[in-house]
Amino acid sequence: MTILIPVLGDQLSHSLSSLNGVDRADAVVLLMEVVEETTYVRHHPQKIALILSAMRHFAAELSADGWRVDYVELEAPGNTGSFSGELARVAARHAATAIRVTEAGEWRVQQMLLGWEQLLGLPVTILEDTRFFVSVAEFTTWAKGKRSPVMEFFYRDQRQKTGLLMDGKQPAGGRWNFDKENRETPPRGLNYPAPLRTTPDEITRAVLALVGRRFGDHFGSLDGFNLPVTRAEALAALDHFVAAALPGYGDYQDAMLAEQDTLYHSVLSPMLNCGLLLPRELCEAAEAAYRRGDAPINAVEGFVRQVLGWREFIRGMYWVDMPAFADANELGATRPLPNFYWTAETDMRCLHIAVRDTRDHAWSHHIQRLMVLGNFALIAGIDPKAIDDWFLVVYADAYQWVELPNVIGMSQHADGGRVGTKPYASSGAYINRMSDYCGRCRYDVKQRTGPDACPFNALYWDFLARHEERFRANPRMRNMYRTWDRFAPAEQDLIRAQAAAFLGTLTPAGPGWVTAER
Ligand code: DLZ
Ligand code: SF4
Repeated sequence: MTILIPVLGDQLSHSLSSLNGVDRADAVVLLMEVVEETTYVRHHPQKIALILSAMRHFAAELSADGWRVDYVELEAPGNTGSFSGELARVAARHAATAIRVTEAGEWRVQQMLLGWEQLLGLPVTILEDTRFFVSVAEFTTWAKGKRSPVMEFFYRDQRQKTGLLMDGKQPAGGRWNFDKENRETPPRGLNYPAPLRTTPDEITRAVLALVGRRFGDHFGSLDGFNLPVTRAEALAALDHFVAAALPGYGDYQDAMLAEQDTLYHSVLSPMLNCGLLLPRELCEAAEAAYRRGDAPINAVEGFVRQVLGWREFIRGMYWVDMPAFADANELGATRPLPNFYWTAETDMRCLHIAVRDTRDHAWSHHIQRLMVLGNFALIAGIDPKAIDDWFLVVYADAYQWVELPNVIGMSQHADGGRVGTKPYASSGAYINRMSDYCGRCRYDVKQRTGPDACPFNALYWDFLARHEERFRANPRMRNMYRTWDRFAPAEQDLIRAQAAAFLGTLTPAGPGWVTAER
């Protein structure tokens, strides 16, 4: 009897359900570097390097731990280039009698898993991914019949269910949500904790050379790759975050500074989403800091809400609404993605900086993603599929299950408001309030029209005017329409003409950025 256990590139956790309760003498663990996964979209080179290096390190750890491991390198002779192809080859090599696998994170890959029994003629056991707090089945039951499932209620249920940040039946600190305290603009001269630096070992250096050679023409820089690639390095990064950054994480969570891209953010999502860290241990580490008095409740609650609330909610919505979710376009947006999303060449300083940071680190923080990059695409009417592809390509933490609902749902409102009850549209005023970007921008954030007017302003009003029928009755948008109504008709016409003229200047992205064929 030989049970073959394929472990996918975002399943790099020793506690993975497929590895639990198996007699090691009967098992072969399989890790596969396959070109289909490296190029189904042309991922940022740092994302590929993280996954391949973490896979190689994980395989070595499993071997040291007594597992029999079969590891297929990308350039191994005969590599068929796909999960299914490699599974078939390796199953034959080991005369496997059964397959055991943890469910895939992505719908696309789960469809492959579901076809394996027929493909191989072997029994395939697909296990629940127990690293998440909430199973797909549990979430589906919770969401059933709700037109707009509300994250906040889901999150409170989860706090109660898990006991995280609870004092008996009461939320720690006396409130469920401290979000209002998390919108400070940082004072000048604040000292931000530098992220922990890691030194690439021999395995990572080999991966970096491979990725540079094979994928160096993808969007993004490989220089300065500095992501943890082992469990030990990821845990050190977690400790560093809790000690150095978590105490300030709450207050300045939504702030953006031109020369300070990480601020007090954890930058743990790339390691969390490939399995080097577990969501439960992140929440427990943050709560322990609060209980010790080392971090304030607004920081810890905000962090736990992201991991226990938002992340789980998003994953649930993905499985409930796929595959139709991927094609949603309720606002009928069709404009192609502007080229500057790939080149950073734009006079809009906020967008230049957000693309620059993304290109250099395969990471930018949530307000850059939501209120600069996403907001612009929303108000400019960019095709949601195009901006969705962009987000999937460029971030080291992006897997479709987490990226798509955040982009199609939360950011682009293309799901008609299932994920978020109002569109995250804003003018330049919000960006100006939360950042130091506007002062040195070529545009004037205070102007709505004219050659120097900040493009976000006219686009924002034009977006509201374009979708008036849909949004005017939304209670969360009443004030915005009240302001719009106060503009004289001639001013409204000028604003809309300004938006149209600006949109006419955008250069669409050339082919080849997302997939080689395009
Ligand atoms: C993202 C990615 C990349 C770039 N390469 C691989 C790979 O070579 N082998 C692998 O097992 N996984 C890779 N991944 C992550 C997978 O795309 C991810 O595990 C699935 O999409 C989740 O369903
Ligand atoms: Fe961005 Fe407008 Fe501010 Fe320039 S002025 S940085 S375009 S918000």
